[in-house]
Amino acid sequence: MATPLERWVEEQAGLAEPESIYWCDGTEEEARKIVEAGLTKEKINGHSVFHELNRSSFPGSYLHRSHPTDVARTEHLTYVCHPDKVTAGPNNNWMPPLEAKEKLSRLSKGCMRGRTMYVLPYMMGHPDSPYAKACVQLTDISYVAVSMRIMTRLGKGVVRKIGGSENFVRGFHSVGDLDPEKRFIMHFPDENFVWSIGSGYGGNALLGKKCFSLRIASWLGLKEGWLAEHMIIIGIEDPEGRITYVVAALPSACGKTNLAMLQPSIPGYKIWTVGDDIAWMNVGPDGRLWAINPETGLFGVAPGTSLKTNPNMVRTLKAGTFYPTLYTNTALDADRNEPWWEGRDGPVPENVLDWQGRRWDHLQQDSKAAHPNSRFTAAISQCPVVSREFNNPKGVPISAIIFGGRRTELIPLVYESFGWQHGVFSAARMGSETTAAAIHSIGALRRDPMAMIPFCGYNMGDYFGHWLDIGKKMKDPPGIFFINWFRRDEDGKFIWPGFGENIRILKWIINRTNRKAGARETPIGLVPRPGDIDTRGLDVPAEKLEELLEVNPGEWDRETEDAGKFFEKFGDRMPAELWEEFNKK
Ligand code: SAT
Ligand code: MN
Repeated sequence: MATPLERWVEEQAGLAEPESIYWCDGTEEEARKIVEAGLTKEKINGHSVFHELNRSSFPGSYLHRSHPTDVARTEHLTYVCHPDKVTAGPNNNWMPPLEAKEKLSRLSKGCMRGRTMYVLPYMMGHPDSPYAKACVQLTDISYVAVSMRIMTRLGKGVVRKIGGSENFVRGFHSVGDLDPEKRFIMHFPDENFVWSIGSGYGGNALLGKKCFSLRIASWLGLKEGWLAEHMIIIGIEDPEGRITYVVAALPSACGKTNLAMLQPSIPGYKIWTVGDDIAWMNVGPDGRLWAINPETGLFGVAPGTSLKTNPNMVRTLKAGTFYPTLYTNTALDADRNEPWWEGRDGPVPENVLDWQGRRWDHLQQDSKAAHPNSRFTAAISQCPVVSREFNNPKGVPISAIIFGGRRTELIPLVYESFGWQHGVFSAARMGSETTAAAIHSIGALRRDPMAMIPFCGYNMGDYFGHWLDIGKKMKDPPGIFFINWFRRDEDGKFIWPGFGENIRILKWIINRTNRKAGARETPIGLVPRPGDIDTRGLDVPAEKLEELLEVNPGEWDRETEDAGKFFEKFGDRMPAELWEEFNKK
C-alpha cells in the first residue's frame, strides 16, 4: 500500500502533470545528472539553466541566470495563511487558507507539463538532533534540486526515516511561467506546508530555507517552546584557546556571511563558523540556551566578497570538494570563463557579460555587472573555518545574543542592554535600511525587529511575548548586545573599517559576558568607552571612535517615538512589559 508520502507526491503530480517524476537520492553522481539536464534540456527565459565555469580555477562551479524579474525575495507576494488574520498579524500578508489553496490550485494546474518533477527528501538539522525535521520538496527545476543538495541534508535516508508517517514538512514548488503576476509564496503553518509558484529565486524557491526554517519553524517554536531565528552562529576562540559561542541577527545583505567567517585582525583570535543565516535555539536541561544551524550550505551575497572582506569565503568557493558550487546572477569574465562581481579581487576584466548575459561597459556610470543581490551557493563543509561542532546534534551553548542593522546614523558601534526584558524591547524597536535582498525601495528605514520582519510566521506581538517567556526559562540568560558597522561621516564614508576589525567588538562582547570589560551607562544601555575596546594597531582616529560610541538622547527620543507607532500596530498583542520599557525612556 502506498505511504502518505507516496500518496501526497501522486496527488501533487496529478495537479502539476509533469512529464516524469524523479525521486532524488542525494548522491554526487545524481547531482551530475541533474546539472547535465540544466546544461542541456531545461531552460529559463529561453536560456539553459546552467553555464559551466572554468574547471581549473572554479572546479564544479556553474552560473545560473534567473528571469530578470525574479532576482530577490518578493515580500509583497509572500503570504502566511493561518485560519485567522490576527494570528498572521500586521507583519504578514494573509489570505484565508481555502481561498489561497483555490487560487494556487488554479495557477498550478498543469504547471509542470513537459518538465521533470524532482522529489527532494531532506532534513533540516542533523538527523540525530531532537529538533531536526524531515521534509520533502517537489520542484520542476534543476537549479532548485541541486541548490537543495548543497543547502540541506538531502538523501533517500530521509524517505526511510519518514516511512509510513504523515509527519513530514511539505513543499510544492514550480517556476510556473515566471510571470510576476502569477507569483505567490504561501505558507500553511498548521499543515507544515509551503506552496510556491512563479519564482526560481533562493528564498522564494528553496523552501527549506526562509519558508520552512523561519516562517513555519518560528510558529512551531511558539507552540513547542523554542526559537527559530535569522541568525548566524559562531565560536570565538581567544588566545587561551577558550571558545565562546554567540549568535547574531542581521537583516538580509547586511554582512552575516562575512561576520560568520571573519578573519580576526587581533592575533591569537579565531572565528569558527557554525551557521551564517538561521539558528534554531532551545533552552537545554542545564538551563542554558543552545543553538543548531539547520542548514548545510551558504547562500551569500557575491558583490563585495574578496580576500580583503572575506578571505574564508573566497577559499570556500574555490575548494571544489563538494559538488557543485553555484553562482546566481553574477557577471561573467568572458575571457577566463569565471564568475565576476563588483569588489572581486584583481582588476576589472576586459570582457565582461553582465548578470543578464549582455556585454557590459564598465565606463557606463551606475551600471552594475553583477546583480546587487547576486549570490553564491556553496557547501559549509568547504569552509576552512567550519566549526568542529557543526555536526553536533546538541548544538552549541550560547553566551551572547547580538542584534544589528544597517544604520547610517544614530546607533552606536556597539552597546549592551540592561537585561533580558530591556534587550527584547531594544530588539523589538530595531530599524534597518533596506537592501537588494528583497524587491522594494532600497535604503529606506524600516522597523525590522530581531531582523525577522520578513520571516516571522505569526503575529509579531505574540513573538515578542515568546521571547520574554524564553528569557524566564533560563537561570542566567545570555547578554543581549547591539552592533552597527554602518555609521557614515559627512562625506558619506563608512567610519568603522569593519570586516576583520570587527573582532575588536566581538572581544568586548565576550569580555562583557565574563565581566572583564568596562562600559558606561547611558539611557539606551551600556556603551564601551574608547578605552574599553582593544584598539592596538587600529587605524581609526580617537575622535572618530568617540563619534561611533556617542549616544544622543534627543535623537533617540525620536527613534523611540517612531518605534512606538510601530508597536501600536500590534494592539493588544503587544506585551505590557515592552510598553513598560518604552515608558521608561
Ligand atoms: O533569499 S534568501 O531569503 O534566501 C536570502 C535572504 O534574503 O536572506
Ligand atoms: Mn538571510
